[in-house]
Amino acid sequence: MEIRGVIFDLDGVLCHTDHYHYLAWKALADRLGLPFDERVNDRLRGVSRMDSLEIVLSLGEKQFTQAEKEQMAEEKNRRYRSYLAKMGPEALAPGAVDVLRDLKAQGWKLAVGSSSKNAPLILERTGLEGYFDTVADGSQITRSKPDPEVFLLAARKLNLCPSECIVVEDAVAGIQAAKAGGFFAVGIGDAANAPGADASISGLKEIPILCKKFRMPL
Ligand code: B16
Ligand code: MG
Repeated sequence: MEIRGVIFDLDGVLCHTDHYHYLAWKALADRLGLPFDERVNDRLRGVSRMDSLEIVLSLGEKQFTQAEKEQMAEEKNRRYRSYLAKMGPEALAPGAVDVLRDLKAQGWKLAVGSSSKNAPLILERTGLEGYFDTVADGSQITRSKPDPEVFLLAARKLNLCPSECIVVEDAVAGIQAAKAGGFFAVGIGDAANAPGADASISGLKEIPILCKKFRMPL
């Protein structure tokens, strides 16, 4: 295998915004009288906003029109973005900046592959903007993880084949997406023991060690 690039999922891998997603979905669910909790929130990892809304609404019986759903997604996103606006680098995963700096210095091509349409704001708030050769996010794709579209786009933007890239993911849907696209899938956090993952790590600091096992980068 000739690995030259690393594609990072954003939420749950490089930074932690899960609690903000939770608070924003919880406020909507409370208004609708739906029994939303942290366990349901975990099912939303890597899943697009509209698909997440469908999971939240499936907790109740009531049917809604498309226009009502779009308004609810907008309501959730407005609240979520108000939390992101107050967030800073403290939301980064331990070692994130050091690992990105090391990998960049060693010549690895680096990308973000995220389902989030808020990825640019998250990168700006956490100060990660300058570390990546490219960003593929939820606003550039039509099919969310477990479809491989976002990772295939990231690889294309890096000018690499899937077989030349490692994908680092915290979501089972993300590991499925990476495998469906032909990538080497590394699970972390909730996806550390995901079925199908090619490797599992307990922290970002293990990534440079993992990369060294493969052929030297460009
Ligand atoms: P947004 P990732 C995903 O980001 C989150 O894990 C998931 O919980 C969220 O629903 C999705 O982004 C869409 O986010 O509403 O901001 O567009 O893990 O793929 O970086
Ligand atoms: Mg994630």
